Amino acid sequence: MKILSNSFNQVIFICCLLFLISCNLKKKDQNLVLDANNQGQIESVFNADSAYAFIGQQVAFGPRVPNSEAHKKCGIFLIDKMQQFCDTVFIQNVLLKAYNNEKLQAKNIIGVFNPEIRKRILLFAHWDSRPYSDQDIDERNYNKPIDGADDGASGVGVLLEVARQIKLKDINIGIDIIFFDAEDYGVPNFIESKLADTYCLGSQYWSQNPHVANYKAEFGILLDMVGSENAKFYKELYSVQNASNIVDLVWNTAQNKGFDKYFINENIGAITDDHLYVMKGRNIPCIDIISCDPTTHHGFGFYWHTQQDNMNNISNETLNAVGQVIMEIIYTIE
Ligand code: AHN
Ligand code: ZN
Repeated sequence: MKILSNSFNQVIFICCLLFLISCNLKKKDQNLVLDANNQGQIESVFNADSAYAFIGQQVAFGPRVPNSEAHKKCGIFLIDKMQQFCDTVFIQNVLLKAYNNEKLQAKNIIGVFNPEIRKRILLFAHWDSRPYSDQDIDERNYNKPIDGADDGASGVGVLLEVARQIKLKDINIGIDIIFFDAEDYGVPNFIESKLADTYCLGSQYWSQNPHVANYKAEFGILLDMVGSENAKFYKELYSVQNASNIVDLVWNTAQNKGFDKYFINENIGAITDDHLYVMKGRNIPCIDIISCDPTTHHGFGFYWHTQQDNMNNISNETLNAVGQVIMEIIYTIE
């Protein structure tokens, strides 16, 4: 009798254990949660692990320098992902002339949600990586391309995850996500040059040749270097001058969500970046969320344009902060 009740207990125990394991597996598998206030409605959330994985996948191709094999392969990967998530995808294939007259086979990749809606928000990042490590402490590295885990892949990783989430939960405004190419092919630091506008070639092209005629959005948000550990986002001058309401919206949203350790309520100087060309060319107010470090001589992170801009420097917590802020804004904007 004792033996029987013992083994009966064991069976019950094992059943409970299996049940608990299956519950846990389910939970892990799901990045959807039910919204208690909105019974039955599925609330999408930002999954930083997913964004992290998207960054890792880009970096694994090798440096995405225009005209390289890694660039070609990563382009195919990004187009495939965007086609999975977005309603429509546009590809701009274009030869762009670099500062050294090299012809770059560039691709701007544009994913569209709700193309019929007039009220639109533009989200963008660059997907190429810099052919030079011209800020490296070791000058033998100057001509080596960077991984660009933060400088390039991080913004794209966050926006791929945003796209994946929009696919899971309908949004009631238009969203356009652009991955610009050839942002980081600008004149290297070790070359004397008076040339201007050598960076941001993909966004310069798109701003003059948008994927739809007379393209317009309410505002734009650029994500540039949004994944590093201990990232600090300051209010960049062009953004403050041209889109102060969007700067306030983003920094206030971050503060309300407890991310004020990342979104610092202080101004910094102007940064020439893709948002500037989108503003100039299309007259769309834009902001740049870009991590800066006032303690370095160039003002960006210690790893900027060096061999150290790699996956070791990417933080889930930073990605989570940026992703949550973007999701909150695009789902609540009136
Ligand atoms: C310049 O270096 C001129 N502007 C910063 C834009 C940039 C480069 N963002 C990432 N890499
Ligand atoms: Zn760069």
